[in-house]
Amino acid sequence: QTAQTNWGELIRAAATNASLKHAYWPEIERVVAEQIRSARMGLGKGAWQLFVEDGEMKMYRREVEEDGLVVDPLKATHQVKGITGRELCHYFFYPEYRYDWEGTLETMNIVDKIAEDTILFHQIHKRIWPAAQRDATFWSHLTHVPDEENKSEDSPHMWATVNNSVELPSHPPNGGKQVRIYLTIILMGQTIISPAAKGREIKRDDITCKITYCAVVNPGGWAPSSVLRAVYKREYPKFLKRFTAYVLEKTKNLPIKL
Ligand code: 6CM
Repeated sequence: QTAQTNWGELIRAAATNASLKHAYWPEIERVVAEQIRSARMGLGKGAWQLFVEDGEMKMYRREVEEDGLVVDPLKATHQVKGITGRELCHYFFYPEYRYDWEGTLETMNIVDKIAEDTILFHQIHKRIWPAAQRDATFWSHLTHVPDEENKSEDSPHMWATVNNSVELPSHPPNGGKQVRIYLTIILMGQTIISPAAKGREIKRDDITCKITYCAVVNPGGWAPSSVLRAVYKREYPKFLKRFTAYVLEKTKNLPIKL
């Protein structure tokens, strides 16, 4: 059934009017739908290699190079008890929390708040020796597919944030002293409610968030492959552990937002 799901239609239904009216919308809809489809696809027969396993967290990558640059696609899955997909994507999307959990960040600027669910960012990331410092310009879109009745693994319900690079005339690449990186990232969360909670009030113990995180980052300019792969191997698990721990901490005493 999921194969037939018209994600474009579902994403449109969730979007604010301000997002729908924006010139970026067709691209946002296309990229978000494509990211959701591939995030839900599982690992299939592709050459995914498991490179990190830590409890429920599993990270896979495919080794890919373009013009001599490492652009290894990453796919990670995780399960965290006590938070919802909505909460997960809330803390990932809204800029006021970013410095709390984003360890690779030097500065984050909001270039334009297009809508409540779409924001344009310029970020400068920490320099990693011996490569030059990197920056990125991207739109970020928060979406969801509701399904209050049937929060099971097969139902299409989910929350997602997608970040995708975009050229901004106000921030040309190499306008500063950084090398521009290009990224496409999705963080998706599905809330699974334990059947034991049926007919009573749901507690945090009854919910599990099934997380999928996929990233493709093109470093944009020279960076030694071995260093880059070592950086990713260290930074991606660090990010997902730190970020989910952060969401758990922020929400533990708050009412559950399904
Ligand atoms: O998805 C993550 N963060 C989002 C919010 O900041 C956003 C950011 C993506 C940027 C990811 C790239 C950071 C790596 C910078 C260094 C690049 C190469 C240097 C050369 C080294 C030899 O989507 C979490 C991102 C977790 C990053 C591992």
